[in-house]
Amino acid sequence: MSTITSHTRPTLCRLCVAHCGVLATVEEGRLVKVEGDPDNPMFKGYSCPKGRALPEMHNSPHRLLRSQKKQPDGQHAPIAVEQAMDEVADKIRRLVDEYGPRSVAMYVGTNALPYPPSGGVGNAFMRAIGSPMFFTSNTIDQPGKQIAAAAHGHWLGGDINFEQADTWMLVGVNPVITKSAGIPGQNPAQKLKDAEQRGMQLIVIDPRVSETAKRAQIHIRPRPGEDPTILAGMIRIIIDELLYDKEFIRENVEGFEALKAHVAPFTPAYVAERADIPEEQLIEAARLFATGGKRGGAVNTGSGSSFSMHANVVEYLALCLNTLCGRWVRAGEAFTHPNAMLPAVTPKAQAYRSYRGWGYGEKLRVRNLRDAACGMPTSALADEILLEGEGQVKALICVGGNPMAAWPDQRKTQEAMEKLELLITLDIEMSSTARMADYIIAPKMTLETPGMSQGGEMIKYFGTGLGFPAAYGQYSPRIVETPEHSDLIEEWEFFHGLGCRMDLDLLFVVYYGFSKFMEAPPILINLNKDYKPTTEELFEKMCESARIPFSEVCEHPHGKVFDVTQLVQEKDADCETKLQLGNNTLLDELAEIAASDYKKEHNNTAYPYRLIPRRHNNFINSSGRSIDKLNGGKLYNPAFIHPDDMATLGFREGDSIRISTQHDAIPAIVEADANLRRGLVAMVHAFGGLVDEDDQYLTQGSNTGRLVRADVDYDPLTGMPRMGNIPVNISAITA
Ligand SMILES: Nc1nc2c(c(=O)[nH]1)N[C@H]1C(S)=C(S)[C@@H](COP(=O)(O)OP(=O)(O)OC[C@H]3O[C@@H](n4cnc5c(=O)[nH]c(N)nc54)[C@H](O)[C@@H]3O)O[C@H]1N2
Ligand SMILES: Nc1nc2c(c(=O)[nH]1)N[C@H]1C(S)=C(S)[C@@H](COP(=O)(O)OP(=O)(O)OC[C@H]3O[C@@H](n4cnc5c(=O)[nH]c(N)nc54)[C@H](O)[C@@H]3O)O[C@H]1N2
Ligand code: SF4
Ligand SMILES: [Mo]
Repeated sequence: MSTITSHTRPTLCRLCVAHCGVLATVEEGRLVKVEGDPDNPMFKGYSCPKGRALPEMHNSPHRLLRSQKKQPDGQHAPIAVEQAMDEVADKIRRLVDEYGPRSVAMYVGTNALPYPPSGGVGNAFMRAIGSPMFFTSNTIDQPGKQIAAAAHGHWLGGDINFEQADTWMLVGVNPVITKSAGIPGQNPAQKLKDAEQRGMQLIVIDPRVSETAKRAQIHIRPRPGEDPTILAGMIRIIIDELLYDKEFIRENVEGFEALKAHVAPFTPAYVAERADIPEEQLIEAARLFATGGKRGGAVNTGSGSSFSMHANVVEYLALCLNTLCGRWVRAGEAFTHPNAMLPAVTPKAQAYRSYRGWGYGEKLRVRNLRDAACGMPTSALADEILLEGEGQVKALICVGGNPMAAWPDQRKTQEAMEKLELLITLDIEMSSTARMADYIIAPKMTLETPGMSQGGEMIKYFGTGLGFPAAYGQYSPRIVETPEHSDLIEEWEFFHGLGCRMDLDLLFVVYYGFSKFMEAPPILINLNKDYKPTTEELFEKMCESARIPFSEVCEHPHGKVFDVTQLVQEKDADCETKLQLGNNTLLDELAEIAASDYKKEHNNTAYPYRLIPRRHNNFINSSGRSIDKLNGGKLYNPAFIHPDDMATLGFREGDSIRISTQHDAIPAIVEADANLRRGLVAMVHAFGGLVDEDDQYLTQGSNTGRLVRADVDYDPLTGMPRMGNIPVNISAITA
C-alpha cells in the first residue's frame, strides 16, 4: 500500500445514517480538516459539527492506539492484537466447550454503522459458533417499527416523497438535529426551508419546541406518552368525517372495521383531556393531514414516541394513518428510494402481506421474551448474564456499543458486566464499558478504512421516512494511514481472526433480513482460513448484485446521483395481498390503553415530573463527549427544566439537583429551557461514568439509564422498557 501523505480528497462521513459527502485534508500523514463537499451532488457542501470534528476524533489523545488487556490488579496494559486474538479465541472455545454456545453473546451498537461488514461478520461469527445470542441497539431504540411493519405489511411502491409533499407529520422525532426519520438527512434544515417555500404544512407532535417543532405550522405539545391516544384520535376523526381514501382502502386494505371499532373510544374531547392539548388543534391537525394539498404527506415517528411505552401501537397507528389516507406511491408515480449499491427492485403498487413479527425464535430465560422481527431484546441481556443456570451468558463481545452508557438499568448492567467471565469490547477509547472489559480491541477509525454508502441505503428497510431519496452511491478509499506505532484492526478482521484460530467458516450474509425485498438472492461470503479478502475486495463482493456496478460507483469519488427514474408499476393482475389495519395483538393493546386509569398515572404526586429524552447536536449518544471541540468544555448533560417549574421548585440555573424514581436516583445540574412543556425534565442520555462515580457528575455527567428499569414497565414483544416519560421527583442537593 502506498503511503498517503498530503492531499484533499472527497470521502464520506459515516458517523450517522446521513452519510454526508465531505472533503478530507491530510497533511504529512495526519488528518487535519474535514468539511462539506460542495461537489457532492446529494449533499452539496452540507456537513455537521460531528463530521467536521473527524480530525480531532482521529487524533484524539483519548484514542486507543493499541488493544488493552486487564491485568490481575485491574489496570489495563497494551497487548498486541494478534496475541489478544489468540487469547480471546482460546477463552471462547473453552466457554463454548464447557457451557455451550449460548454462553457467548454479542452486542452490536451504533458504531458498527460506519463499517459496512462489521455487524454482519460479527453475526456470522455467532452463527459459526452456534450461538443465538446476537443483540443490537435496535431493541433499545425503535423496535416497534419492525413489529408494526410485520403486523401491517409493506407497500411495494414505497414511501411518498417529502420533497413533493404538501403536508407532513412528525411524531417524537427531531430530524433537524438527528438526521433520522422524516426529513431526508441531506441538510434537513434546508430541506425544511425549501418545503416551507413550497407551502408545505408541517405538523409536529412533541412536548418540547424542538428545532423541528419550531418550524411547524401545527405543533401539538402534549403530555409525553400520549402518542397512541393522539394518533387514535386523529384516525377516529378521519374515519368519522369520511376523509380517508375510500378507493385505496377498498383495493388494498383489510381490517378497516376492526380499526374503526378500536379507535371509537378516542373522541376528540377525550383525547384533548387525556393528552392535555386543545381539542380544536387535534381536529385541525387530523383534517390537515387527511386533506392537505393535492399529494398530501406522510407521518413518521422517532425515538421520543418509542421510549414512552406502547411503541408498537404508536408505530402501527402511524402506518395505519398513512394507509388510511393512501399515502404510498401509486402506479405511474416515481419510486422515491431506488437502489444504487443494493440490488434493483421492481416497485409495484401493491401490498407485501403482513407476516409473523414475534412469538418465534430463541427464548430468553426472563420475562417470556423472545427473538422478534426487531431482533433479540437487548433489555434482557443483563438478566441473561446474571441469571444462573443452564444457558447463562458468560462472555460478551461488544462492537461499537457502550452498554454502561446506553443500556437500560445501569446498576443492573454494571452488576452483569462484573459477573461476566469474559468481556470484550471493540472501541476507540476507554468508554465506561471498556473500563470494565477484559480486552479492549482498538479498531481503525472511519477515514483509515474504505467507506461506502450501502448502509445508508439499507436503512430504509428499517421503517418509513428513512434512506436516500434517490439512487445515490459513494465509495471512498482509505484517506489517511493509521498513526505511527499503532496496532489497529478493523472490526470484521477481528472476527475473521477469531474464526481462523477456531477453524470456523464465517458465512457473511449481506443484507441479511432484508432479502425479502430484493429480487437478487442474498450474497453469501464465506470467510475462513483460506479466504481473507482485503476490505476493498469485501466491499466489491458486498456489491456484487448492486444495481449500479461497484466499479461504476468508484468512478465518482464525489458521489453520484444515478439516473434511475423508476416508475411504480401497476399491481400484478392476480395480486390479492392487502395491508392489514386490524392486527389483533396491537389493537388489543390499544383497547388496554383506552381502558387504563390514565388519571392515576398523570396525578402521581410522589413522582410528579416526567423525564424525557432529547439529543445533543454535537454527540451521537456517548460518542464525541471526550472531544474538546465538540463538548466546548461542558462535560455534563444538564437537566433542562421550564423556568416556571424552576421558580416553583426554587431552583436557579446551575443548581445541583437529585432526580429520583421509585428505584434509583442521579444527580444533575439545572438548566432553564422555556421550550419545554411544564412538568418535564429533558436530558441527553449516554453520559455519566460507572455507578459509584455519581459524585463526578460535573465532569462526567449523569446516566439517565440508571432511572430506567428493564423489568418493571416493558413491552412484552420487544422487551423495550420505559425509557422516556419516566415519573421522577426532583429535589435540591445541598452542599
Ligand atoms: N436512557 C436512555 N437510553 C438510551 C437512549 C436514550 O435516549 N435514553 N437511546 C437508545 C438508543 S436510540 C441507542 S441507538 C442506544 C445506543 O447504544 P450504544 O450504541 O451501545 O451506545 P453508544 O454510546 O452509541 O456507543 C458507541 C460506542 O462506540 C464507540 N466508538 C466510537 N467510534 C467507534 C469506532 O469507530 N469503532 C468502534 N468499534 N467503536 C467506536 C464509542 O466510544 C462508544 O463507546 O442507546 C439507547 N439507550
Ligand atoms: N446529533 C445527534 N444525532 C443523532 C444521535 C445523537 O445522539 N445526536 N443519535 C442517533 C440515534 S442512535 C438515533 S436513535 C436518532 C434519534 O433521533 P430522534 O428520534 O430524532 O431523537 P431526539 O432528538 O431525541 O428526538 C426525540 C424527540 O421526541 C420528543 N419526545 C420525548 N418524549 C416524547 C413523547 O412521549 N412523545 C412525543 N411525541 N415526543 C417525545 C423529544 O422532546 C425530542 O424532541 O438520532 C440519531 N442521530
Ligand atoms: S450529519 Fe451525520 S454523516 Fe453528516 S457530517 Fe454529521 S455526523 Fe457525519
Ligand atoms: Mo438509536
